[in-house]
Amino acid sequence: MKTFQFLEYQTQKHTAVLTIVRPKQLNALNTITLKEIREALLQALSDTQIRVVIITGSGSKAFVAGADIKEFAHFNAKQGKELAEQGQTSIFDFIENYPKPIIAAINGFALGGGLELALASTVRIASSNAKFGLPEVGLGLIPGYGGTQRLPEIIGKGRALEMMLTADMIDASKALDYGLITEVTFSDKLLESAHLLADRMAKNSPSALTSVLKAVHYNSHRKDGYALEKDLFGACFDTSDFKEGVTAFLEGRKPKF
Ligand code: DAK
Repeated sequence: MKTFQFLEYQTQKHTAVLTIVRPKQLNALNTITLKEIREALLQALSDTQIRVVIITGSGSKAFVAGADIKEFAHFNAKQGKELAEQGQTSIFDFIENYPKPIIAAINGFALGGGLELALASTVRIASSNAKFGLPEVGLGLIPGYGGTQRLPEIIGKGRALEMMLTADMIDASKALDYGLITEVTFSDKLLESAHLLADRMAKNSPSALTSVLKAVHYNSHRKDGYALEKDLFGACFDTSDFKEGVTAFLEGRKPKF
């Protein structure tokens, strides 16, 4: 079994658990972690014992606090678009179209690319201390990993637009009310709940599960929307707002737009 730098891969009966382990950065997604998520999912795909995958973050403070801001701080428009393209296709679309169900077990902050990771997953459950948001516009960016498309699909346009345009976070009870998550549990019971949900899926026919996923996702691909998101996302990197937003974060102050 392969070992990873920023990921733990464990199996229990029919379930593989992928834990993102960058606690000092609140499990922020850097390029290596994204690559490792894909590799771990390929490993779970080739293992015929595995019927369901759980993705979670290490510790109780964060699922994933977004893409790693320090890593993309110096990107230009071309790099931004290229990376959005690669990331959307090889990670986020791959997760959405994965032939086995993926449960995002959200412990703490699920922000930006972290929320987008959860949105691409099949279902989402969360601990009562979880917080959800797409803070990109506060950095002079827009969601670049499918968030502009998947969030409205899951919670409706009005609520999604409010979240994206204010960059405000919502808590677990509001997320449950919005249908963004399907269950809220105590923090120390989250993984147990995720396993119970996984077992309820895993007892069924694996090939039928794959067919349900295929049928449900067949019509949910508005490719033009995703392509436009990539273009607009890339263009953000050449703006002075992006430089101000990211510099302000790195200097620990509020941005002035
Ligand atoms: N990236 C890197 N480091 C992060 C981080 C992030 N997203 N979030 C937190 N950290 C780091 C902090 O810098 C801090 O590090 P040290 O200063 O200790 O070295 C450590 O984690 C603990 O964070 P805080 O001290 O800030 O903890 P607090 O409890 O005070 O606040 C917080 C927690 C989650 C509210 C806060 O950390 C926060 O606002 N974090 C940033 C949230 C955010 O804006 N996330 C990014 C959203 S934008 C791309 C595609 C998509 C994207 C990017 C590129 N390409 C295709 C190129 C997506 C972008 C996003 O996700």
